[in-house]
Amino acid sequence: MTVESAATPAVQFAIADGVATVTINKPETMNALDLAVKEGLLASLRQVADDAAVRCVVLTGAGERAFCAGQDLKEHAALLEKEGFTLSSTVTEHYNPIVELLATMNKPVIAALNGVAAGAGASFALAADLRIAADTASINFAFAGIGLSCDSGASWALPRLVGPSRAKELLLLPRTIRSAEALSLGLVTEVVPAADLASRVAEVAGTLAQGPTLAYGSIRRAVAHSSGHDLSDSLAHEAELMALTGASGDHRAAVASFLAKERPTFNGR
Ligand code: T3D
Repeated sequence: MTVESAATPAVQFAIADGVATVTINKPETMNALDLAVKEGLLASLRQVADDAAVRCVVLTGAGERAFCAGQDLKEHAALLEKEGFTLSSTVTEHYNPIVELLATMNKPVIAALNGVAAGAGASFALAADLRIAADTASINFAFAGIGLSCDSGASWALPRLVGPSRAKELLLLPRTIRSAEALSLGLVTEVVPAADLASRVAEVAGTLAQGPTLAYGSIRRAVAHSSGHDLSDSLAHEAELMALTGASGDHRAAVASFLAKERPTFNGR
């Protein structure tokens, strides 16, 4: 079944066979994040996170040029002229909840990098579990280029992916990292020819949407938890999540399937 988006035209989503594809739909501005995009993205992600029928989320951008160029700097320039304007409001109102949803919803998230991901757009991609990139895509941690620190979890995710030393290099000296280098740095998980991006993402998303969603959500939580805790705390947290998933119907059915030498069918619960 396919459900078309009720979201704003700036952000669209479609749900089919357990996969929600959320598309930033402003190719004419490199899918930059203006207010309509940020609000549409937040609303769409809240909706797909809460929808039990959605078992995998794909975030992508419309067109071939950009996944997302970060904050819309034309809108931003106009706001900077306004008296009393502070950056912190959109960071806390939009960027932070968007990233928290991407990183913590109880289902896997794929970033399908169809083009350049810059600034907060790059951070959004890092919040996903898998980053599948077109060979024409690239990443640019552009923040310092416009005199900003970094946001949307770049300081959290980037050192964890590439180590603190390389993370600081990429943030202090922003440049466009093409997909082949991004793969070798561990910034993306897979690179495919641009013409194959949609089909490869559909294949991986389809596999995840048929999988043990409760276990996937728990794996996300376990990995995030362990990066901020010591071994004993991480073992205790793992034990809680093993108890949760061990009591699931998916676990029982999959063990029975294994012993019967059959392929398991997962309901996600
Ligand atoms: O309060 C707050 O909002 C704080 C939050 C900040 C979060 C952030 O995301 S800060 C970072 C903002 N993003 C950037 O600084 C990225 C700026 N863009 C670039 O560095 C480059 O454009 C790219 C690396 C993304 C792509 O380079 P390239 O060579 O492929 O394209 P280009 O020629 O630079 O840009 C093409 C067009 O897109 C150009 O417009 P034009 O000349 O054709 O009319 C350019 O101005 C426009 N564009 C690119 N990025 C943005 C943008 N327009 C508005 N906002 C953008 N972010």
